[in-house]
Amino acid sequence: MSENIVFQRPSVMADVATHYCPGCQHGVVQRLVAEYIDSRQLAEKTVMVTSIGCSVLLYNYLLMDAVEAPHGRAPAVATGVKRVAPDKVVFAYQGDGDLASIGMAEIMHAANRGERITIIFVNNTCYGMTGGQMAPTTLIGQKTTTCPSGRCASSAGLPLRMAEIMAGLPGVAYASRVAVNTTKHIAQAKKAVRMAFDAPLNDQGMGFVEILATCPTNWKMTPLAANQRIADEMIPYFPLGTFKDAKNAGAC
Ligand SMILES: Cc1ncc(C[n+]2csc(CCOP(=O)(O)OP(=O)(O)O)c2C)c(N)n1
Ligand code: SF4
Repeated sequence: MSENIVFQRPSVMADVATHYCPGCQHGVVQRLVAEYIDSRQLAEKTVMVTSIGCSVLLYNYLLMDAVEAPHGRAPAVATGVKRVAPDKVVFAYQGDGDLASIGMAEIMHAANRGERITIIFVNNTCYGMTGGQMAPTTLIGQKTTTCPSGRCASSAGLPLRMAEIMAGLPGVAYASRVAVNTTKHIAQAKKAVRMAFDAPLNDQGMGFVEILATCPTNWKMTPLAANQRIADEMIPYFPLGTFKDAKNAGAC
């Protein structure tokens, strides 16, 4: 009897259990990155920059060279790595508290400079690791430990739509938003991850992909309900789509 393998662990993914909570989608996103690296056989050429947050232990899960950056500084560290080793494929993996709050300056300037790096941005509408504080992406009305009555626009402003902001910066060659709440969306996310890596590899500019993901623990939801929240609450405010694609629009 012959075997037909339809799914297997990417070779750059360590054969270990992750520390993520049940239903957390950091693992799904990291698998998509691993599949891309495998498909292009880039493991030896890649340096990943891990950020502060639940994904901080990424270097335990993906078997590649890594640099750990202080909170928010991943795009600056990635810039340094890419500039001293331009032949390397360099990506930063950041949460929304890390990227859109503490590291807002770093991402803006790295994008504006058009650094040839890839940013994998996981938006779970809160600071996950430290107990679910309000992030710049927290939705209006969403309760967090720092806005227990729900985020209020008059005092906290509206949630930031990072993919659209990034698309407006000239150094960004590719910017999109995807989700990982359905198999169809995961397939789209896989393609977006590839595009976000291809843009700097093709020397077009920065590649940026925002991925809508769950944090069942801090949302105080079951994994299934958290998955449904992406469809019901997140996608209506954070529309999925490609906001910039230099390959289709001409040189960046
Ligand atoms: C310089 C610095 N400031 C603050 C912290 C505390 N801290 C650690 S993780 C974290 C939240 C990260 O949230 P997010 O980026 O949304 O990632 P998630 O945990 O949701 O994946 C914070 C504030 C820190 N470790 N270092
Ligand atoms: S706290 Fe949230 S983001 Fe962190 S591992 Fe748990 S579910 Fe994932």
